Amino acid sequence: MKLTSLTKILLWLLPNLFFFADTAYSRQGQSKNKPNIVIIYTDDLGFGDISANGATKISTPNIDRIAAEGLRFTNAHATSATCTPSRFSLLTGKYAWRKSGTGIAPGDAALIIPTDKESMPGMLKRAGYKTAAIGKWHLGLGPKGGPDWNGDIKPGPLEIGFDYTFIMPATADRVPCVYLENHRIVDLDPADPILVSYQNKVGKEPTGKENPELLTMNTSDGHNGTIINGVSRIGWMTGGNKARWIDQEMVNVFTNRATNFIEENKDKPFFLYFATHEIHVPRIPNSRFLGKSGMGVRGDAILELDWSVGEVLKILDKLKIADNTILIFTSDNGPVIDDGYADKAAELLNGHTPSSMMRGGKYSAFDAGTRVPFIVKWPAKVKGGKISDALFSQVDLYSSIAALTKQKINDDNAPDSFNCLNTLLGGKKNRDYVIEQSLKSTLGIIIGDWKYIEPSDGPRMNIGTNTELGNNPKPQLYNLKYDIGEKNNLAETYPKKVRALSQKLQQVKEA
Ligand code: NG6
Ligand code: CA
Repeated sequence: MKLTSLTKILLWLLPNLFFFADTAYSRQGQSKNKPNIVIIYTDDLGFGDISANGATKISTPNIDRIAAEGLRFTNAHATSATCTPSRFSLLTGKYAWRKSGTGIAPGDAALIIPTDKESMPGMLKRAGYKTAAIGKWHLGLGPKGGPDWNGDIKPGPLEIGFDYTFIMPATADRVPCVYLENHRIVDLDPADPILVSYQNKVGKEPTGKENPELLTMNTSDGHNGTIINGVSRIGWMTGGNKARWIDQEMVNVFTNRATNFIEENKDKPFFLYFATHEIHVPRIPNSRFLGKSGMGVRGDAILELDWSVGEVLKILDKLKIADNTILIFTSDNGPVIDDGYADKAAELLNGHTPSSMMRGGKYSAFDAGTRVPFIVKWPAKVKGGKISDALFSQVDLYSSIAALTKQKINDDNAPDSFNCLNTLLGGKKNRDYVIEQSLKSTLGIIIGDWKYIEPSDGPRMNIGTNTELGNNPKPQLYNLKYDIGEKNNLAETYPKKVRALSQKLQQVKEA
């Protein structure tokens, strides 16, 4: 059959039209398979801490805007009820409980993420992304034995695939209280070197233990090492005076770095891992937010976080790249009210419920430990204003993002991460179970409506934080559909269910 000239022209035009469309996209640093990726990873923010999830005593308009323009999950989980293991799992696609030494890291821990495997930033770098980690790190730095704080601090985030980093090494309640830009402490005067110890006091500076009268905030539990900026921290440090952060300024410092990174890379596909300090302790908000929530500093820190999120949204809008940027907003673990500083968070709570209807909180095997806020906004692909009750685990972000960017993952990497891109973008459910890890690694599993927590001899309460840990020497089984507060242990009534869930958990453990 002979083709008419018109058909020939049409046949030529069709594929080339797609080509032209794609290059137009790429010129904006974006293509269908390479949207910009921003993960806003908040710290200790509870499911019920944002008005998008039903909070009425606090208003989070910027976070709510992500929900209004995106997809809000009600059953998405961090892998763990504490920070270091959740971050480890998110970036490596591997359950932290498979690897020893992945619990809450001291501030002088060596890098926990292996450099001989490809973690999420490495995979995205391979995909042609410009990658950055800004904010809290808390995954260790340096070789075995810890980092050389006065020299090149490596290996660290740069060695696992981040092109640029501006981080705090661990948490704001742990020394050293300094920022790191790439391999170096920012503004470190070589004439005033830094010394850090988690074993014993170093230097002559006052500590919370010896000089509580110097504190602006008493410690209710622990945190009685070196006093920095009126607040005593975990661990001891001396030196590095010029390099020390000012807590009240931290939100500005990190947010500026994050928005600058976006601006500088607007023409390339970029991946920004923006791990906020908010709302972890010590809660020392900027004066713009101090006293503004009517709920004490914990509420003020939520407002501060919301502002910071708003700045990210604003710059994406201003640069006209919001449409093809996939923005994921979530938290590393559930909420805690008193986490070791007498900051009146409990007294001033004013009826606010950070755990929403869930039981427990940070550290806990109950659901509030890991069921966290999780919202995805990608205007080009994801319908706004929708809610998903699908199970989702942060461990799946690695494989889902690899699928999105069309990257292969070899067998050595991301062993626990499933491609759940469909779920992530509001399509069909990909995952039928989720594993949760509590403070001392009691594991739980959710399959459908059912949740099983393995027996544990661990303490029932975390005394300092007044959190129910969910440990019980007997197996626990809850039906989350009817009992989201995990009040009625049905293990004795449904032994077959217990067997089915515990066997699945065992199978995953042995995989
Ligand atoms: C605990 C700290 C707590 C917090 C937590 C880590 C005490 C008494 N408590 O050991 O304040 O720092 O570790 O939080 O020291 S996380 O979100 O980084 O996991
Ligand atoms: Ca945390």
